[in-house]
Amino acid sequence: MERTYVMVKPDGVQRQLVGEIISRFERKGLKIAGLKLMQIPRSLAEEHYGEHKGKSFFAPLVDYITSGPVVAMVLEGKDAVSTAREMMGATNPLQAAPGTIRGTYGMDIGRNVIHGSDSPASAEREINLFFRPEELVSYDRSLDRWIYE
Ligand code: DAT
Ligand code: MG
Repeated sequence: MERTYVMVKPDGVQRQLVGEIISRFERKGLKIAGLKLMQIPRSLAEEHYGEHKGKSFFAPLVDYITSGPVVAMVLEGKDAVSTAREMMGATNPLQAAPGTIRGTYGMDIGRNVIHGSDSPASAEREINLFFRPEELVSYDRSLDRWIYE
């Protein structure tokens, strides 16, 4: 099973959407392998968003992601990376399909509520940035046979 890194951004935490968002992933069938509330240090934010360094929105993006606590999680399941991305919707909430997380809860690209890894390679990198190995838990769910055939 694949793992992905997902994070409720500071606006999602402030707007009390944490439970709602986690609930969507749980109901989908994705399994929580790691979960924590944290305040991201500036250096970690800059590393996490390293691919965007030099772009005009980099500084505001780092300011935003460090502006309050986030909820960091690792989700596990079949095609977890693309499944979580589909559930989040497009980067710009006004272009995100209705019913997706960003499409349902967002208005501005700079307040788009949630992050999700964009590839298995990014997922591995981001999971290692945000979680120590001992913070990730492998366990069985008795209902897995009702989720996967
Ligand atoms: P995503 O978060 O969908 O993977 P991304 O990796 O291209 O999107 O960008 C990371 C974040 O940076 C994104 O969630 C919001 C912000 N961002 C991206 N493009 C932007 C833009 N053109 N103007 C302002 N913020 C932007
Ligand atoms: Mg991205």
